Amino acid sequence: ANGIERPRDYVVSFHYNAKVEEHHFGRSHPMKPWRLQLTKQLILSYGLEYAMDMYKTRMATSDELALFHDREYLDFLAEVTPTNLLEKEKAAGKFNFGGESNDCPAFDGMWDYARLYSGASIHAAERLVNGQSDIAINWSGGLHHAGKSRASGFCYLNDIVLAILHLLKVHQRVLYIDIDVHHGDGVQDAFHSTDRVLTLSYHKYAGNDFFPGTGGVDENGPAEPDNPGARYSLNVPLEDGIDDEQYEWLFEMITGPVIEQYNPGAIVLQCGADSLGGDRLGKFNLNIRTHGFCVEFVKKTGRPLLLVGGGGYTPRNVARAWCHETALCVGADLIDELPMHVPYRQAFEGEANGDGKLYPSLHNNGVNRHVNRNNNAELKKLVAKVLTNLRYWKG
Ligand code: ZL4
Ligand code: CA
Ligand code: ZN
Repeated sequence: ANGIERPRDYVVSFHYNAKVEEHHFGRSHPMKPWRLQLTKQLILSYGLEYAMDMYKTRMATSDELALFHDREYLDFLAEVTPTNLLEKEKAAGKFNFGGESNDCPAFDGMWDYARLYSGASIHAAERLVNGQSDIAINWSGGLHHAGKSRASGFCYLNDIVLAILHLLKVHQRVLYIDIDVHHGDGVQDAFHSTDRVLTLSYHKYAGNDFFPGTGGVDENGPAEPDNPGARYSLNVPLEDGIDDEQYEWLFEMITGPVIEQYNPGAIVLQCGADSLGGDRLGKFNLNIRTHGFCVEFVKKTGRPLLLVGGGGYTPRNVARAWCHETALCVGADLIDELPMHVPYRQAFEGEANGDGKLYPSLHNNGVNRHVNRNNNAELKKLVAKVLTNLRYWKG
């Protein structure tokens, strides 16, 4: 050692293919893959690539995808285009495509886009399985709503389920944690009948008034007597406007005992950045350091960790959060003033955009702030209710 380099406490790998950035869901669609370009540029501007193993990932193959998805659905994804969608009306309906909502449009390059983000999560999981990485990161993944034969909520392929299937080859138990503002329904459904995957989602819940409408506190896996997966789905439904202090308290109070008692061999953390204050679709008031608190908390348990992205609809803040969380993984402290040479630095400048800082207050001086409808007494009861499930776990 020359005194400059120091041994890394964790081997961190970054899995990415920049082609994913070039895709467009269509005019004014909230999901903007170019937020990943902004994220990557912040990460490079702080020099974090020197503290990680950087991998350029390939597209997932159909055989890899068929480990979870239906062949018929995959064939449809491969064939559908904006022009032939109408001819495929029947299949489109069956696979929850296009339609009124336009949540999951058949855009040009969609099949490549979905295979790219899935390939990155699969590759990241393989690195963890082989013991080559302690923490593997794929910010282009985290598309938690996709089903076996169903697109949903901007998600076409479920890269998280595919990654967990790889982790299950060597780990008896995998814990999935989801801090996206939406419920992680696709991952929960995929593993509802096994106790080898525990799913834990924190989200806004308002029944049919907030997508996807599932994730009530009593939704803990089908309660059939012979279902080993019963009690292995945990949900933390929240009201609008939750603040930093409440969220950190809640996350620690629930995730702590869950990790201790479930004792997973590996953890997957979906870091959807739409739980931040000022998000275009989200309803919470979290700041970047609180979002990162969840990453740090899980990292400290020392288990193999897969970090994936997810939602996040105010691109400059998505980039800030995921850059900060990349730094937490490698153990770097970043200065608050963004480097002068960040490309598109204007996107981060000005009072409304965070004043050229990495950690601006996302409360926006009260302007875009959601009224906090969570009270501490209710949150206490919620914690008790969620933790009741742990008493039914065997072993
Ligand atoms: C849009 O402006 O709540 C899609 C979606 C497209 C472009 C123009 C089309 C106009 C907001 C959302 C039609 C818009 C109709 N365009 C939107 C019940 C809904 C039906 C669709 O973060 N309308 C459906 C999905 C959610 C619904 C959230 C979160 C993903 C994740 C992981 C998925 N769907 C009501 C909304 C627009 C659009 C503007 C939109 N869709 C906002 N919320 C939804 O968890 C990545
Ligand atoms: Ca969630
Ligand atoms: Zn979301």
